[in-house]
Amino acid sequence: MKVGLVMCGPDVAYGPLALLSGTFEEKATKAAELGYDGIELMVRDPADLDCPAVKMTLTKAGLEVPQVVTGELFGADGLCLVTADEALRCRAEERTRAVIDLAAYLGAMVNIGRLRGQLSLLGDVPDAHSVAIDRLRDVATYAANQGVKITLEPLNRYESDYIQNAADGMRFVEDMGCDNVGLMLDLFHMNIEDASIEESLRLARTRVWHVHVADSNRRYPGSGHLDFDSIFATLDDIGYNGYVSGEMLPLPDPDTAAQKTMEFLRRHIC
Ligand code: LER
Ligand code: MN
Repeated sequence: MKVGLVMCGPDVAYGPLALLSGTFEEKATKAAELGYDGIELMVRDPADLDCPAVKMTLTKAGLEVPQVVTGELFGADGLCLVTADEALRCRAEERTRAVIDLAAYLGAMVNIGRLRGQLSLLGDVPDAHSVAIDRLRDVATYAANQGVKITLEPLNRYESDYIQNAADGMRFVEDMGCDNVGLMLDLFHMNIEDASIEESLRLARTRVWHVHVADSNRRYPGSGHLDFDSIFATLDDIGYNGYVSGEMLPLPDPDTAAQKTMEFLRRHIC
């Protein structure tokens, strides 16, 4: 397993769940010095980025980019893919394609969480589930042509009205029928929605491509009541060798949270 954290790109002023402080270059240096293998790059609009400079900064720091995260496309700009608003959907698809292009350039996956929108936003359609499948398949097909993998993130009921747990995610991925689509499982959401985190990890073992780490209170691991011994034993058991990546409230401050996360994960990962 490798260790990562969510870090804002230069185009994101503030990420509510991102870690580290300073300029983009300072954050990259801190991540490398703390021993992180890679960073998840949180972006808002690749058109505002000097992509070669971003790549150079991360390469110089020796950091991989396992994934580009899209939460701020929704968080900052309200973009979403599953909605009855056609103009909004077009803007969301266009921006998502730009993020996929960036991910192809960086050799990263693209995560889709809140960007996917809500079934309820489709209004009174006969089969909202099928509409959602088609919308996400369009994006996944574009990504496949760029050699990019998509990770769908189950989100708890307060953030999404579909794909709320690992079992939902596995069904949805199967219904999409795209080889380049897998799951990112986030322990914070799983603690709310999945009856057993360990059983869900086993259920999703063929499609878990990324894991978000935070404790039950969404602070750094070790500050809540999740049973990390059991969670990491299960990840070992299912042969998971992807990233475990810190995404959490930046408390008590974004640098301490990153440092405590690394200290904790070092004790749990060989
Ligand atoms: C994003 O990875 C996530 O977990 C969401 O809950 C953000 O709101
Ligand atoms: Mn997450």
